[in-house]
Amino acid sequence: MAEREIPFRDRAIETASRAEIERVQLAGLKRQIAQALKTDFYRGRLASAGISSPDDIRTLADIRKLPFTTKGDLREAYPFGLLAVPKEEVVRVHASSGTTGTPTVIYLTQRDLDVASDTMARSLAAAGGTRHDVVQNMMTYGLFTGGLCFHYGAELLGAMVIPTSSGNTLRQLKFMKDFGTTMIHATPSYLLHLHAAIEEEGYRREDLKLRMAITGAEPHSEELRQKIQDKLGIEVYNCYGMSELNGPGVAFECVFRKGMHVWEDRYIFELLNPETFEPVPEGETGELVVTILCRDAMPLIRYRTRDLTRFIPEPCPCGRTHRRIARFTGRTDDMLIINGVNVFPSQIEEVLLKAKGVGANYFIIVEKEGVLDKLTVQVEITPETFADDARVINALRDRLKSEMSALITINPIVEIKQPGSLPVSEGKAKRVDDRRPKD
Ligand code: DLL
Repeated sequence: MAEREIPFRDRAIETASRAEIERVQLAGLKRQIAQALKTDFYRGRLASAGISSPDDIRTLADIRKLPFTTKGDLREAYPFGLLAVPKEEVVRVHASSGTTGTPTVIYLTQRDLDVASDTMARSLAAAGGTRHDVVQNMMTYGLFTGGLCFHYGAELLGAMVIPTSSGNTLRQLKFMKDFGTTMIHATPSYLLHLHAAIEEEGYRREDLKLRMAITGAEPHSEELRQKIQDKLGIEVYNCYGMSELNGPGVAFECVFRKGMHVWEDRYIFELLNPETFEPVPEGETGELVVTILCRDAMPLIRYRTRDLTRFIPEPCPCGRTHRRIARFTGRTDDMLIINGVNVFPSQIEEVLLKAKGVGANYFIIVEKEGVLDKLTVQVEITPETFADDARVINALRDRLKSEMSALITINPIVEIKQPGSLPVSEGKAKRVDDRRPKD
């Protein structure tokens, strides 16, 4: 590694002194407050916190006075409560799962998109990506940010981007071979699936020019990264992001691959104790709370990501001064990530509560089938429905399945259960059994 040249997209800002980063952060925070005060959503909240002008923010420590924002708040503000610019200036909308049927949306102006793409391009450059790369993006295109937001960043880097989107593994392999793909972007579980297909289809390593993969969108361990690296014979880089924060590239590994740098000129990152909301001591685990510093259309202040991580206190040998975070160790809510798709048990419950003939009890099982995740929803039906014709029961199962897939965008297996057959929990109902191995 010592011999390797360390790549930068913008060396000045990536290696800026702490004082310079903090100067940029303070200016960015004031700017975001000015934007937030233009929205119906934040105006009242900021007033209650004693903030009626950007000048009420004097130092970075004043961020502690600001209110938090949650996924639930975004649902309340749906669709346009957080809009800080005239609607005509919005050029793109993305969305992710909400805790119920209302999705969490973000909107971006052209400038917002340019900044988000530049952050993504900076991340790719930090990992050694260049304009000579052929990048195959195997993340879903559409509302999910892993498709388009990554795509625009890779294009800005100057790479040749192939938007194959997710699935269709045989075509992925054909394109990888025929176009000499050097970098792929996929979830860790899909990378394993791809490896199995490479073997099955009899591709030889020398048929492929693949040298690296960017992976993220779901938790994975260091052991899993090693396994993928060994199997595919490539370097695998961890990438963190979320729709609400403009998608992938919020935190990214440099060529040393020892934790992800967070881009502190574009966001303020706090790690807080999720019960007291006090900052955790350096090096200890807390909930990541993020304030966006450069988004005009939709400001976001102290957004509770629910993701748990810690700062890595030691400086990185790459010379970047932007801090690093460790792999995520969990979440402070019950969100499941199934093949990279976020699913809340409350979304499943919402479908069941609306359906006729369904009883009071249900159970969600998530397990591995090969390298992919499988979701099963066991549903108790009412005694009347149970006594009905098999055709009625089958129709109910099909309807539940299609309503759930419409809401959560993945296909669950729905198992109909006899009334009283599912375990009744005492106290707080335990409705989810995540049987996936922890790595
Ligand atoms: O997953 C954005 C993304 C796309 C990130 C492609 C990386 C690569 P959401 O669908 O909104 O956005 O899901 C965000 O996924 O709060 C984490 O819980 C989880 N997550 C994302 N990246 C990682 C990662 C995209 N590298 C939620 N490790 C986040 C662990 C991750 N969890």
